[in-house]
Amino acid sequence: MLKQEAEDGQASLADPQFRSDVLTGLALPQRAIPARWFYDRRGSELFEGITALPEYYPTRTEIAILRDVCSALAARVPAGAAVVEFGSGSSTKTPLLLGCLAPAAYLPVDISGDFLRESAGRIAADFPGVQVTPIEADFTRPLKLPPAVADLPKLGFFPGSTIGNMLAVGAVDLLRSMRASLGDAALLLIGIDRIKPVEVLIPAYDDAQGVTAAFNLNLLHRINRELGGTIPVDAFRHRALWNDDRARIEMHLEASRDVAFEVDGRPFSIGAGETIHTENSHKYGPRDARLLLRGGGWTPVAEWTDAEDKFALILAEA
Ligand code: AVI
Repeated sequence: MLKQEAEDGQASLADPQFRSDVLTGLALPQRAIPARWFYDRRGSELFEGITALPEYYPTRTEIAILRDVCSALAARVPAGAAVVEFGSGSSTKTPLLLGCLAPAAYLPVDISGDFLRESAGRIAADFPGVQVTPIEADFTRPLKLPPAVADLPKLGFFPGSTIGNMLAVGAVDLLRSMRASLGDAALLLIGIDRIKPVEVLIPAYDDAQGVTAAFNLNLLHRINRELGGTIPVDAFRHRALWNDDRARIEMHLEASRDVAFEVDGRPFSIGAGETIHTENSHKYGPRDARLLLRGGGWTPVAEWTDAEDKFALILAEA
């Protein structure tokens, strides 16, 4: 794995894809940097902080749904399955799912090797009857599952509405790639956030304690640290807005004054009021979500939500 955080502040060890995404994105008319670059160690810690915020309803709502539907889910998933979790991160929802299903195998897939090994080790210790095989990989690409699980029924697990961070075209490609990785008889359990009033959505992405703001601004610190950037971070403000036409929350970093800086030796200038678009979080109505799954080659077979219909867990078959 590439070492992504240069301790001496030099840009030499940066991920080339990060460099190219940032240099390209800062030159666009609407500046934009892909949200995947939020997640260095600090960004991952800040995201964990977000999931515990009173305003950020998705994580606790999804956990509550999972707890409620445990036996209904177990009735639909074949015994002795292999659970493949895409983008497992710190695997916080996994113990709940494994406790429900008692699968034969658990395969967490994540690009961040350290995080992956730590959480896989914890799961293996807590579930001695489950064969745990971490896979260090980009879950957006097709995977080759180990031969040991070839004959087991497969359940893909993609919680957290991470699918919402992709444009529809990317989401459909990802669902197709998951289907190809898991095989023809597989099931997929996916968490998808619902469209809801702006009064609920905006605070979820612009919380009172400023944790989401710190998460967004951390991207600029990361650019300065890893790509030799000179961005004056204090000149940028976190902005979260609802784009109704596209049914998504957008996060931006807005310049509060004219700024000029360098990244990797290249000059950039941003005028007061201009923004860098850093994240989309698409929300889906019930029919939209089912259509998305069908577009990705999956047939929804069961759907569970909370009492206020804030969030949905959908089980689909290949
Ligand atoms: C990871 N993802 C599903 C989160 C979301 O809600 O879109 C990322 C996030 N961004 C700001 N808050 C949370």
